[in-house]
Parts: sequence; C-alpha cells; structure tokens
Amino acid sequence: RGMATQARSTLKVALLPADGIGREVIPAARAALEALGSDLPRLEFVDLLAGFELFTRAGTALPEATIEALREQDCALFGAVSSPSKSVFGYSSPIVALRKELDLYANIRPVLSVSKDPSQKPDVDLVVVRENTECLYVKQEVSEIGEHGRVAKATRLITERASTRIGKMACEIALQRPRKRVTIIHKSNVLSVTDGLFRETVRRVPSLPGVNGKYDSIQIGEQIVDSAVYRLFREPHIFDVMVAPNLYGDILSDAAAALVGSLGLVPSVNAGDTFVMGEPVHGSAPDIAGKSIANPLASIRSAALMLRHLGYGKQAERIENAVDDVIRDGTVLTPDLGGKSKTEEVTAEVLKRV
Ligand code: GGG
Repeated sequence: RGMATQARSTLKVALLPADGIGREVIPAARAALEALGSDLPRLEFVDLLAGFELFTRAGTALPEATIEALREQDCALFGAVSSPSKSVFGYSSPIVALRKELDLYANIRPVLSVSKDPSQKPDVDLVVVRENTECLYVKQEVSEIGEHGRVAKATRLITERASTRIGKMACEIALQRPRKRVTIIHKSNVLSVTDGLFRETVRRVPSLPGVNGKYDSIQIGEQIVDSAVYRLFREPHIFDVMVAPNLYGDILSDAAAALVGSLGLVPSVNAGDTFVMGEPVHGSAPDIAGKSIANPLASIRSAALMLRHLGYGKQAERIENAVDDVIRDGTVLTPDLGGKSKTEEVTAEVLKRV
C-alpha cells in the first residue's frame, strides 16, 4: 500500500544517519536517489540530528527541531541507533519516539533472496509487517521491591485500532503479491488476552464494514511465533506476508535476514498514512563503525522501498535491479557477504548499474 502519488516538482528528503554505521550507509542511499537523475523530481535533502551519540554531546537524542523539520519533508531516511542496554538517565530511543511521533505505524520489512539465475524464483520472498507503535515498545516499565527482591514489570499494549490498521496494511501488501497470503504471528495460546486480541482483530479485517470484499482473494492463516521461527528456518518459502506485533516482528525480521546472507541486505520502511521513512533493518554496528566496511545495500534498498511507497515504482525498480545485479555478480561485496570491498566501492558498483 503506497501513499497516493502526487505530481511533485521537488521531493524533500530528510537524512537522519544517527549513530555508528548509519553515518556510512545513509550517504550511499542518498547517492542512489541522486543517480536516478531526471527520473525523479528535483531532490532537496536536509540533514537532521538524532541518536545516542548526539545525546552524549548535547543532552538530547531527538531535538524538537528535528521533529519540526521532519514535518516539512515528503519522506526521510534513518540510519541506525545504538541505544545502550542499560538505562541512561534522561535518554530514550529516538527511533522508537520518531515512529510514535509521526504515527509511522507499520514497519514493512521485505526479505528477499537473489537467485543466481534472474529467471529463477527466489528461495525466500517474504515481507514482515511489524506493528510499530505498541506492544512492549510503549516502554511502560516499572521496578519495585517485592517480598523476594526486586521486581520489574512492563505493560504490553495491544489495541483493536492498531491491530486493525496493521492488518489492513498487511492485506494491502498481500494484494500486490502473487501468492496473496497473510500469516498472523502470535502466541495467543499463552497470551490469550493481548495476542488473542491481535489475532482476532487481524482475522476480522477482510469482513470489516467498508472493505466490501476487497481482500477476498487473500488467504489468511496464522502461526504461533515459536513455531513460525522454526518453520521460517526450515521452509522459508511457505511464508508470504507475516504480520506481527512489534517485538515478534522485530525478532522475526532479523531471523529472516539470516536466510538471505546478511542483515546488511534487508531494508525497511516505517510507514504511516501521510509520511514514510526508509531505514535499514540493521543497527549501528559499533564494532565495524568507521572502517568503511559496512554493507550499504540495505540502506540503498530502503531508499528504493521509500520511493515505491511514494508512488515511484519504476524508479524504485531501477535501484532494486542494480542492487540485485551487484549481489548476483558477487565480485564487489562487503565482508559480511564474504567480499573484500569497501562501502564506497559497493555503492559505486550499484550507482554504475542504476
Ligand atoms: N536501523 C535499525 C536500528 O537502528 N536498529 C537498532 C535498534 O533497533 N535500536 C533500537 C534503539 O537503539 O533504540
């Protein structure tokens, strides 16, 4: 489901590289957009600040100015963020906040393998549609002293509204795919109230008033999350669109990335009804940051996915074909894919083909 295509004379793109390798891969995504030349409206880029490193320097991870500037743009590209595993006073994850602030309620993560022969179907071709605003990510955690020591509690929020809109998004995506299959991922055999509501609500989407049979061609199934992971590893080809609450969706998409060779290949968009933000699924990878060996392909593919969502499908395809071609060729790849090339060399190889 893309946003309505509008005739634009300019396309305003915010760039938020944020932390670590985000700063190395977002320039590659920008270059891929620029390589499309006159096939796109005139591009206007604005660089915006966010991230943990910014917090350590300036005391804020997401300045108000960044949010205000984002509201003036058509779309955005976000790199990666390195939130620490231990709570830091005054810090909160900027990406989680941004998704909520801009109501980017769907995190759409296609995972696609590239077959050697372009005429052959890929072994893995699925999309994880992750609910992006609730579940445990409402971050309502408390710690208290109980009878037997410290007790930590978290609220897990699932609402009918959010489950309905993510269900609709999954159906819209499935409609555009040949297999038209949606699998609801849940654990309602244990969490019958929260996951039960998610499961029931998504199941009901095709029969909602106003849908009028639009989703009748879609086959809706379901899988308990643990068994879904097992089957994902053993028979990835059975999955088409997987729709999941926030945390399961996050974990599933990283797991699925293992099936296609590298997390460095998997793109995403954070999509709402009026705004879209591309974002590679990988994190900030502090262990390799600054070495120019980060894989730029997830970020470049995220730029393409963002374009597709904005209605520039033909332009997205030019980038996607170039990326597939570089992977298929296999001579210019970063170390995560067994290559020896630098980030800039892989980017240049893609740009040549765009
Ligand atoms: N681009 C995805 C990304 O940055 N992933 C790491 C992640 O999920 N971080 C959450 C956070 O650091 O707040």
